[in-house]
Amino acid sequence: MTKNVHVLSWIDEMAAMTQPDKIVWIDGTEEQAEALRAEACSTGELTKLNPELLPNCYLHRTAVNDVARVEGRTYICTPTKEEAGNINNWMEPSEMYAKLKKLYTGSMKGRTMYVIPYSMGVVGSDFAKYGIELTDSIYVVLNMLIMTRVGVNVLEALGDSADYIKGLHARADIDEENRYITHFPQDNTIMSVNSGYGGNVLLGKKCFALRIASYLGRKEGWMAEHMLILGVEYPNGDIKYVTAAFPSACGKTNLAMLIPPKMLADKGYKVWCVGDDIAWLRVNKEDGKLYAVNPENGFFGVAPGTNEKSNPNALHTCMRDTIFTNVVHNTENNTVWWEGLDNNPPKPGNAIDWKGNPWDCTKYDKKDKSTCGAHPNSRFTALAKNCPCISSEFNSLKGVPVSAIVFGGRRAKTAPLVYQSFNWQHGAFVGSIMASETTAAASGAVGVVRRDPMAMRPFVGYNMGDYFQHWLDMGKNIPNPPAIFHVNWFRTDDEGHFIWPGFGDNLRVLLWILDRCEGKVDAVETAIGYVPNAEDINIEGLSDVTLDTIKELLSVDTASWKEDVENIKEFYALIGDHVPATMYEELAALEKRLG
Ligand code: GTP
Ligand code: SPV
Ligand code: MN
Repeated sequence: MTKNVHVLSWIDEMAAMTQPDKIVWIDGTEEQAEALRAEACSTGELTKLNPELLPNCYLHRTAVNDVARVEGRTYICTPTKEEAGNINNWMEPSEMYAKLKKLYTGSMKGRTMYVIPYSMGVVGSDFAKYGIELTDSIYVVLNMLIMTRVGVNVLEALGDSADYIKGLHARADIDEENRYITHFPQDNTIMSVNSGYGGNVLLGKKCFALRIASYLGRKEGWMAEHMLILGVEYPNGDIKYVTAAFPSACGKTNLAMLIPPKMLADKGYKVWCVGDDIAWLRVNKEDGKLYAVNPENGFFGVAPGTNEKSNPNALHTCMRDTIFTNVVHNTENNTVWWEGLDNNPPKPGNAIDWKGNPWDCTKYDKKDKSTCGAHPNSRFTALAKNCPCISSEFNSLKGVPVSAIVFGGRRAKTAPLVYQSFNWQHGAFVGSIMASETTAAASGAVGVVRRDPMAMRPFVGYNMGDYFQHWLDMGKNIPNPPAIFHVNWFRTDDEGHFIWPGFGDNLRVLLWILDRCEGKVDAVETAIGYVPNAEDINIEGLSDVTLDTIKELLSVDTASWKEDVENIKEFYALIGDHVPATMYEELAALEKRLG
């Protein structure tokens, strides 16, 4: 499919090492994809679901030990440890290559190596970057066909150039002890072995579009961020764009596809989804604004909790052409189910859980994750074009102009519903001190507060301190920068219930944010930033939320912020001496304002 010597010689080298029985090039045609689906069904790798109810949908179960990203086994391999920084795992490249070589050698014997030429971003656009993933997993091929733009046209666009990201993935033995997700930013190379799950193996996503791309972005003057992109359409037809960075499983897909509450929908407000996970941002030379594209082509969304009320758009998106991973199989009608879909789980006898065992829904106990039918990090892989609210700018070559950048996380107490930073520099600081309770999206304990700067802690491909500096530098290069905000949908009352209704009602907060961007509304200056006057958050039509509730949600508790400052100091110390002096100045200023 190509005469590119850089590509061909690399594939030869990888094939000599992994020793597949055959090599198949993925051309992006439906015929080839269909043949692969059929093959995967014949081996049990996929199960074809009910074609009437879920056309072109499939179910896949991963190994029980392989259900989430593995941050502990994810490495940035730069020549020096300092380049990777203290937040990343690091290994010297030649040492890691040697270790990997042992694991890859002969790993594809008796198997097929698939060659996937793919683009992150619209092929041929200024934003686009190309990659080739070699994998021995049909599941990976079929997911990549949804998540990225795959095909011959990528090779045509690449031409004779060596400017592409090399990705090698081998399932090997799915051995946890020898699982490695490794990045060699200086070599444009990603190598993944012994996993078959999501972000560990769909190398275009977190590995390329965040870790490698963040490294390239710093070098080339742009940004790769863990952000959704959405457009808010006003009744007069104007559309304003917002990007938002929340840690994994903290609400990006939900916010990106939100349905306005009735009262706002009736007035003509609409929300359009440009992206739900990753944004690439560049300064536009013509108007000096920051523009965003979503480099992906589909959604790898969290299934549990997705339902007709919380996120109908996501639900409709995954009703066709979708791969479900680690959800419940309803064998009565050959469909799928997950916790929080509806109140009708398949009956015992008709239900197979994510591990492939019979599942008894009557034994389900909310507090005991081991009784779940679907894994808490079970996912759907669905095409963006099937999303009812996909933006008309989804395939835009120049991206969308960003009015506001929003940071957010799960904080039971400290962070208020929303506040605005004083300026870009302070906004970058606000991003750098983000924290959130951990979720099931990564292996490890769930519900522990950890600092997660810009929601990028697991995804920065270089030193976190330098990444902060890159944020500060970008601000100086954007003549008309977006305003920067922080939100928290997850404040709880003394019984642990969420106070804010969230989901569609989050639009009420977005409208305040956009009003601030336009200078249409005042705010209260506090120690942490500008907080709304409670009256300015529209609560019309909300039965459980009063003005007092909003006041409670917006309150800034000085004592818990002072505690947070101590924790931030520890975290900055952990990042080490690359933390810019400017960030320490901002921290000192915050401490002073807190009194
Ligand atoms: P990744 O794909 O891992 O990057 O996750 P994400 O940020 O896209 O998270 P997603 O939108 O899938 O949400 C994850 C979980 O958060 C789901 O269980 C949702 O039900 C829950 N959630 C999302 N938005 C809200 C909200 O506004 N309020 C509350 N209480 N929960 C929410
Ligand atoms: C995340 O964990 O932030 C995800 C899922 O979006 S994964 O692709 O597995 O990283
Ligand atoms: Mn994500």
